[in-house]
Amino acid sequence: DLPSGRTAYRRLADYDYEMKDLARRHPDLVKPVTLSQRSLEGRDIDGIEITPNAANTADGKPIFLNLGVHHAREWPSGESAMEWAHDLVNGFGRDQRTTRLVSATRNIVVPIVNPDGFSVSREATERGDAAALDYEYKRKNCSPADAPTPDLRSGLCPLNPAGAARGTDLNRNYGGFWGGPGASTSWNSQTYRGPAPFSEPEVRAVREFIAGRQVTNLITNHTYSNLVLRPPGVLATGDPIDEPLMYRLGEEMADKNGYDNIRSWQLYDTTGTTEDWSYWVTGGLGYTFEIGNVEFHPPFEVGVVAEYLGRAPAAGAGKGGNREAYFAMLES
Ligand code: 0X9
Ligand code: ZN
Repeated sequence: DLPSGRTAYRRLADYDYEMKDLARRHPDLVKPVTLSQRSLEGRDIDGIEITPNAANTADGKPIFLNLGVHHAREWPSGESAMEWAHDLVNGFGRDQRTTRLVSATRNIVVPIVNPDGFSVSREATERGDAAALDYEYKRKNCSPADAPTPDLRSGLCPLNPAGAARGTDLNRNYGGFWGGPGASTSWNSQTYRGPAPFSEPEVRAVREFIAGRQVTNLITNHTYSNLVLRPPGVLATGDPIDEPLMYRLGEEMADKNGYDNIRSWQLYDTTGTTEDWSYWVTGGLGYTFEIGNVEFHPPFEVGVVAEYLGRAPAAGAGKGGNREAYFAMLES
């Protein structure tokens, strides 16, 4: 079973409650953190930090930052990050490997980078009206930027007629190679890059957090395609100096989750993505996991349980799944 014991997809309130509850039950080991910027609609972007004496953020330990749900409909990406947090908390003081790794590093989990989009997508399934399917598969945030008419700029995302079309793709809005290929300039494109790099508060929140901390390792979770992706996002960039290292670590992780370990551009060109900013600016190792191979949020057992624990053949059956892939990152 999953470390949390959950059997169904969380709603935004479930994430909020669980993170608070973990911190309350383990006050020394788990520290809540709220990023510096709220989402466009004013929601907090929350996470937890896990290490003994977690409140001492100046302890100098290397940080593994585990991110989920840049893209609203990619629900397993938040589940996977949240299960990782439970895994570490459950194993600390019980399992030798977990205790050692949790003590030597600082694990930070921010399961929902895009709370506005996620709430539109996840809540659509609870409503079930005519527009529900459109909203359920929303990808972007709720930014009104560049929407052509006042009508499309006003109102909350769920109530807006262009609810699914509007927004900026948060995984095209980072400063890394922004303005290059693999991102759109059209406000209603699913890969709209936004009017300027870091125009979106959710992306600024991640930037400011990483800029202020020692993030040596980062995984940004997405769905789907069974991939472990590493920079660069465009061929023309050429291989970075750390390519041999990033390849090897990618192989170690892919050995656990059974995914394909490739450079991002080998999937398709992208610019303005999370780790194509963070790696080139900070030098911290960054990867995208594309979890699963069915759809953006398949049934929970398929999209979360099997992928996290490695029960599907392609998801590293017998090798441990994404749980063990994260451990491989932590052991690097
Ligand atoms: O297009 C994306 O943002 C990612 N795929 S998804 O289906 N989750 O939308 C892939 C991004 C790959 N590129 C980099 N990570 N650089
Ligand atoms: Zn995605």
